[in-house]
Amino acid sequence: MDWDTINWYPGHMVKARKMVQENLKLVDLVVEILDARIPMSSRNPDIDSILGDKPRIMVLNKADLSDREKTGKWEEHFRDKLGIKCISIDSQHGRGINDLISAAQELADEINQKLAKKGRRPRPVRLMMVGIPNVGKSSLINRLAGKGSTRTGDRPGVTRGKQWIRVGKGLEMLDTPGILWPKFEDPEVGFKLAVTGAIKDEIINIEQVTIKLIHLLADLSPESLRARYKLDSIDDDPYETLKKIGVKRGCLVSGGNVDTLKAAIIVLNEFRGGKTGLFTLDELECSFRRN
Ligand SMILES: Nc1nc2c(ncn2[C@@H]2O[C@H](COP(=O)(O)OP(=O)(O)OP(=O)(O)O)[C@@H](O)[C@H]2O)c(=O)[nH]1
Ligand SMILES: [Mg+2]
Repeated sequence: MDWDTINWYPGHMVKARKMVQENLKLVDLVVEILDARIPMSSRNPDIDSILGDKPRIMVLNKADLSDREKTGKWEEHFRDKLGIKCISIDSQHGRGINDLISAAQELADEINQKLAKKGRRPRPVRLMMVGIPNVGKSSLINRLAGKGSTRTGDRPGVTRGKQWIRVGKGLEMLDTPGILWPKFEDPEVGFKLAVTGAIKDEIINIEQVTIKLIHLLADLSPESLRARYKLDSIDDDPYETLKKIGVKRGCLVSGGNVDTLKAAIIVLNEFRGGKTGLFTLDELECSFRRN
């Protein structure tokens, strides 16, 4: 797939990035939300310069879908390399949420103790959520503030404008639209963002992306692929595997040919839902290129 010819960085993302920059001075803490399945590829390469020295917590969200052991290692990596607190969270079921609340609470107490020393009254602490599209920024806010506080959806680009949400008396959170960056220096990053659902399906070649995914899974865990689709063996050619999956799932068109697009949509959605297994697609050893 030619990542140079698709437009995943539309005008509204330029606006969203500006919004994050403009609101930075209004918040006490930024929560940088990453996708636990791709902790490196879901990191905006400009984020450190955008956020400057603003206090920050990193969240590896969708940890229910990633390889638990690798997620633990990524957590350690960010904590040790960047010196930033990193918490893995499953916003769908609430795992890890209390750790985030405690961390935010700690900061709130610090800020209010300083205010009290100056004889000023306590004030709510403001958090801003930032991250790529569809990573779960709004879901995380809903977990903290109560369901329905902000709109969520299983596609990128759900949150558009900015929205403040209050959690009790002590906390205010700013939901922001997802942001990608103008250029992927590595096409693998584009692929991983597409596979995990950060780039709109309408602008990617689903079949090509899925063939690459099958290739990757055949390498990472052929047994998971074999078991999920009840295949006798895994072909060297991922396209052949896709066709076999299509047959197994009844994706046929007249003449007995396989509807490979239909089969690809099934494989991609099942991967995204964690049905094929729990995978972390970024390897820690590759992280020397960034961070
Ligand atoms: N399995 C799983 N799904 C999650 C988790 N967090 C969010 N989701 C799902 O991911 C999808 C996107 O969630 P949102 O909260 O809308 O994501 P967002 O980052 O606000 O997305 P935009 O506003 O489009 O940038 C939804 O279908 C959520 O249910 C998680 O921790 N685990
Ligand atoms: Mg949102």
